[in-house]
Amino acid sequence: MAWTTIHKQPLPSESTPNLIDEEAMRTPFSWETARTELAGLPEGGLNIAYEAVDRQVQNGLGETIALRWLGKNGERREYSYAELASLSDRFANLLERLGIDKGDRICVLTGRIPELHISALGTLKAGAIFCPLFSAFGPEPLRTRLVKSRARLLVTTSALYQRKIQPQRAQLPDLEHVLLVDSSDGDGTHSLRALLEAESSQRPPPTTLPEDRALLHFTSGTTGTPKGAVHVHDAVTAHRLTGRWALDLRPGDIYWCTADPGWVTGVSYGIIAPLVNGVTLVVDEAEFNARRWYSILEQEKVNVWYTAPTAIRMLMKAGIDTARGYDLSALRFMASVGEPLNPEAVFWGLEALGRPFHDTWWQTETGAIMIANTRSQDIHPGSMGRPLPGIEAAIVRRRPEGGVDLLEPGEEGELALRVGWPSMFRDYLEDEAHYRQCFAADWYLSGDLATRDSDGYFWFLGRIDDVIKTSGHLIGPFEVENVLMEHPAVAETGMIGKPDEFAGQIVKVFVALKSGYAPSDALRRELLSFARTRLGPTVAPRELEFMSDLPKTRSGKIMRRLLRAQELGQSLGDLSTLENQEEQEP
Ligand code: 6R9
Repeated sequence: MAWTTIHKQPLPSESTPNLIDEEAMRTPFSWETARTELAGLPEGGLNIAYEAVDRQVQNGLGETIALRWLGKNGERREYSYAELASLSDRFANLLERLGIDKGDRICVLTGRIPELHISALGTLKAGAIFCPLFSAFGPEPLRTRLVKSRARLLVTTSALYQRKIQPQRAQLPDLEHVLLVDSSDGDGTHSLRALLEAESSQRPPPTTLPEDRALLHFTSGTTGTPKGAVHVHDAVTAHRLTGRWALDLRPGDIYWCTADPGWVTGVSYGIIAPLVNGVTLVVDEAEFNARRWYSILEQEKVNVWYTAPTAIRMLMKAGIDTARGYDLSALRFMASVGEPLNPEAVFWGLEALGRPFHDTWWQTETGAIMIANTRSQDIHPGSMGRPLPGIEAAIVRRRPEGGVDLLEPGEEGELALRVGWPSMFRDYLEDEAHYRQCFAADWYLSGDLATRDSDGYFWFLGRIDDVIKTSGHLIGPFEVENVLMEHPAVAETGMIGKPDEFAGQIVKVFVALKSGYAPSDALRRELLSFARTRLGPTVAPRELEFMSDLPKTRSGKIMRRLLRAQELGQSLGDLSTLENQEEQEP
């Protein structure tokens, strides 16, 4: 099939898109005006959670279902906007009672359960910083993040606590309080439910300002431990508008974001943007299953669905006939994020589900969707779309002496965004140097390689650094390699992303052994299981290959790009050039 443009085709039953004419919106648009559309707080205050729930109650949505939770064992719970408002008030009161101050970090390590949403909203109301931790992380990534965030309080479940936190609690001196969602008071832990019941559900409005810190999301780079990207309350200005424009959300919609709130998409578009837009959020606790997912779309009458290429590829694998067995007529809009969305997937959506998937591009650092195929524009399958109003994107080349050159349509370069949108990260926690490296003049440099065509559509080409995406999760080589280096047999190791039909990429490591150790299947299995126990299934390598020596630069850095080239059977090119390039990387 030739990949052609999919022209915008309004379905008969649907109303006009929220964003009708993007081009016309660009010139009159200003973020200052967008901010005035929020309720705000006295004396110029702003608070994400207040906008997400309390404001909706004031607007008459108090009895509307804000969150519909589908438990993995068939349980169902619903929370109205009024209930979420009062439960999050209780949580904020609890934080204050426990002596949590504004700006303190609160980590949440749970599966997809309503207590996560309540803790997030309550943390934001109290003016503390919400930091989600992915429940499939192993002890090692969790410890790194808890230490780096200096979290004073953790909300988790008893199983996760026992397996992953309790054994290393002595190494977490800042962690004063551990609240368990499913257990009574225990050794060094407290029952969240009991504590919440003792709190008042009344509370004065929050006292945060737009530039107060609100969210902390860890993200990986090539070097060093994960970086903590910090966002402020003003990010809600972007969450609200991008939810309206890129996801076409409107009050009364049933909306399902399949991303886990352990990652940025699950917070920006799994909690904040939908609630601020007054929709009913569907939260599914269970893991992916094609029939379960179609049943949810059908039975919950989902109108807007935000998912990821890996999941779409799994649905494609389950076959078009599986899809056709369900009534998906409520579905108005489908979007995707996190990895390249191949044209096949866009067309498959059209064929199997009756609508195309709309690709969107953004990052932990951008906090909200920047580039999208919106409902009001033609889709160019394979392209990430065009910048939303208020966003200026360009393809640039960094000048060695500082600043950037703007490149022409068709040229390949780094995707950059002109600074100034409200959900832009304000900081990498205690890592000013890495933060500064992300900017040149007034451009934020994304680390993604892309091109723009003459119609203004952006096309993803790859990452500039060695970070990879597996099933939509960003993994940095440092964390993986560091853990393997702790094994007594390992002399050196390098991680790459190996292309995979479903996950996009899988984590593969190359290992050179210390003298006295010989490659064997038993040792390979031992190393893989060693890494898996420490890193957890998402981050751990799926493949391991022994090598006698790993290619290195003159200064001794592993050249992952050569490992990648070898894996893909590509020519190794001019080694001296590669070495030089590697030496220049920040
Ligand atoms: C939201 C999120 C960001 C990186 C980004 C890029 C990749 C995201 C994409 C995409 C191709 C898309 N990425 N969207 N690549 N097409 N539509 O995923 O944040 O986890 O920080 O990852 O993901 O490489 O730089 P994060």
